Amino acid sequence: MTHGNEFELNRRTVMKLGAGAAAVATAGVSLSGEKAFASDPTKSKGSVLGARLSRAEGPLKVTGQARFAIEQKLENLAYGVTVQSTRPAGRIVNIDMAAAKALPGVLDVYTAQNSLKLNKPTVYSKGGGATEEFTPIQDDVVRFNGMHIALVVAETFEQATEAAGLLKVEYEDGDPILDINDPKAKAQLIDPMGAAWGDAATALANAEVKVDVIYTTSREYNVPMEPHACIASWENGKITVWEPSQWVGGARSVVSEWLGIDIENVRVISPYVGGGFGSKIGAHPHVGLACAASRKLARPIKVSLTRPQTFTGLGGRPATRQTLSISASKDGKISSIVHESWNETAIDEVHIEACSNVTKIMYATPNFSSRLNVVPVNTVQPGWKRGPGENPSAYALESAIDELAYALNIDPITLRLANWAEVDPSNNLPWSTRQLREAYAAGADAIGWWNRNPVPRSMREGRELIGYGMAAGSYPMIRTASEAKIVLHASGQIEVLSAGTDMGTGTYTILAQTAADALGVPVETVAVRLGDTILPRSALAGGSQQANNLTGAVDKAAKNARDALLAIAASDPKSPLATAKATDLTFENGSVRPTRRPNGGISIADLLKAVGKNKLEIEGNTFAPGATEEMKSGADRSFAQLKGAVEGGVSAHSWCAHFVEVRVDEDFGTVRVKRMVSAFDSGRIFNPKLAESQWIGGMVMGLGQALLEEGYVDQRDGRTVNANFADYAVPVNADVPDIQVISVGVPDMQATALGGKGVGEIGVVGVAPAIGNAVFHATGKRIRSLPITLEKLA
Ligand code: MCN
Ligand code: MOS
Repeated sequence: MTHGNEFELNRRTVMKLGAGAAAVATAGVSLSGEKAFASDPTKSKGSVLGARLSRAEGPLKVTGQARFAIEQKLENLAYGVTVQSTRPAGRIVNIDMAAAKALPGVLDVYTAQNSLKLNKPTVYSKGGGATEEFTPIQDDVVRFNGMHIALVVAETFEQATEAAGLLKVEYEDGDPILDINDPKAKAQLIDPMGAAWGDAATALANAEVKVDVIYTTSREYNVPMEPHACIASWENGKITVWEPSQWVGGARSVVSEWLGIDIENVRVISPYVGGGFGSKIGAHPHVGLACAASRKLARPIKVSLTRPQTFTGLGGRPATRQTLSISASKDGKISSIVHESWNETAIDEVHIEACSNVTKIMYATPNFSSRLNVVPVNTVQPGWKRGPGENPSAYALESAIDELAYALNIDPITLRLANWAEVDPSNNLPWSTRQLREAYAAGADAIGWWNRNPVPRSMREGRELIGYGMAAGSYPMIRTASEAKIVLHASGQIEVLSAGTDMGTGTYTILAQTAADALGVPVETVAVRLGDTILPRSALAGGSQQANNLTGAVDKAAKNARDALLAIAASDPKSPLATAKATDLTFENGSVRPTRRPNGGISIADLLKAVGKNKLEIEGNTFAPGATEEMKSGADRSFAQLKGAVEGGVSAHSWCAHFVEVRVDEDFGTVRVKRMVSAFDSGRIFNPKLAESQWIGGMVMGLGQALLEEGYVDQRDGRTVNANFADYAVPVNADVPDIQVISVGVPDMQATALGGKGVGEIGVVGVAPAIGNAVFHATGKRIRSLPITLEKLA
């Protein structure tokens, strides 16, 4: 291609693409998070919520005082070790347990032969809280290599591990379907999930210019630092489970179903989670084994999956294949998008990777069609990994848009702006907010986009080819009404209580900020308790919704607390302000005072002491008035009350634009990411330090997906070959470049109670295509399968 000048021209056309684009192109946007808060309509002060505070629980973690699930010290604890199948399909004929049982310390060995009963739990798609239906050791069927086929319980972990190695398993081999590329694999169309408008097939056939491409992504794993492990303790008909969980309410309902006991008799505790990235939304089958064994032996049991076992004890992101066709006129107007996707799923369960989620909303197109398929194979049921659906969707779409930009000789940002969707094209609803043009402008400015020579393979430094690439993405604003409680103590301490979890995201910190802000007290006086089903019910920390769900509920509780304090001050005879009417009192800066006497206030603590109360407990929730008890418990243990992006007549999403610079060593084919700059619209930001950390974390995960992460399946026996951190490579510090993140969001009061949008997942969406596009720019080679390894570039 020989078209440096066209790109220069295109750069100028960006300025002409309508008022919004022009404003962006000249604004040199560098909105910091702080500036966005200053204009927040909900805040009188806004100094606490929105502040750049460090994580409240950070010191506990770095000094080892924070106790994670399996660090609980329980008396009489026994250890369970699972044994996993070494064949991919077929039947277990016999498991010889004699040698294992004879070892000292072994308490029992459980297999399908002597069955530890577990009922099938209800999966979320059928109204329950489970992410998989599979219950281990209930039958002799081998579904995949790495499936739990036995649990050995002993006095010590070492005894259980040794005994586990002594089981002799006799298999009758079946005929496995190993992976998505297996010729025996049969796709199943998931019909109702498709979208269509216009006549995409005809538009495609008549296209002036089109791209018609196939993209694939590999199996990926969530690999949080804390492996999946739990302690279950059965006592007098009740069970307590310490389980690292993104959703204690869901885990609780699943445990009650597994054991067939009343949900009231189940408590799940999860104050700290060492990362989950989607893999700890559901309690996985090993938790069921721990619970059932604890009931059987009447002892607390710890079951920790080893790192290798986490690769098959639960599933990560499935491998995907996507075909994408985009047609456009020569001047760059998209006329049709046709998208079809296939993802692996378990042989007898359905996991859908919703690969059209970004495709169907990103660009204005008169004709569209998308279809989703699953491909059952002998694998553990795949699961959610950060940005499920949106992540592979953006990979295909944003790579194809780059290909179209080159086919048309139009700059990729120009092309995106030329096809700007004024409304959500999938339903014609207005966006709640969409600061995506601002994101393009800010990111392009920060990386020096317009200084690149757009010609592929045109930029180099010594042996290194230099490439610049960009891509955009979206993540829906999912919402579920939630509850919270605030306890005001006469000591001056304030507690915020919620069953929600903090897996490193910052929930502890932002809820303290929310309460402190609404009550006008120093944030240090607020303590937050999380992650326990005895606390006020919360929907999952998944789908990037928890921050907004819970800040909304805590803010409501704080406002209720203010009203309650005003009422007490005016009505309790022992209150020093009892002579006043509640309407003549004001709550400000943590005190109640007569509205006309700025200095005559009494603090919350002094008021409680004066009226003889030790503490005052106040609840708040974001349910619509009249919500039934059933709705509230549905919200906490199922997806029954979960609302997606479309709500209240608007379509609400977070948006991002990523810009990367890569260096490709021409001799070795190695790709290094040199710089990443991303601009995000996540609405109002509750804590910029934490949100930035979330975005950066997502970007690093995207880098891993683009260049490193790939689960290998042994074609002889379906084994996950690289089920460890040595062979399943994730980015280490040396891989991680200079990263800059920019917030371009504005408070979105149509999206959520306090104007925020999701932060946790948007960081990863669109990173891989930005890197792939940069690799193309550097080398002129379009690699359409992830990860982009040197063999593919060679
Ligand atoms: N935040 C903010 N302003 C907003 C929204 C969020 O400042 N408007 C910040 C807060 O610090 C908040 C955090 O971002 O705690 C994440 O908020 P949110 O986007 O609501 O996400 P959730 O609380 O629901 O957390 C789940 C989300 C998901 S779905 C995955 S996957 C993911 C992620 O969070 N997994 C993570 N980030 C993770 N971060 C860590 N350290 N570990 C994981 O496993
Ligand atoms: Mo996130 S994958 O929704 O836990």
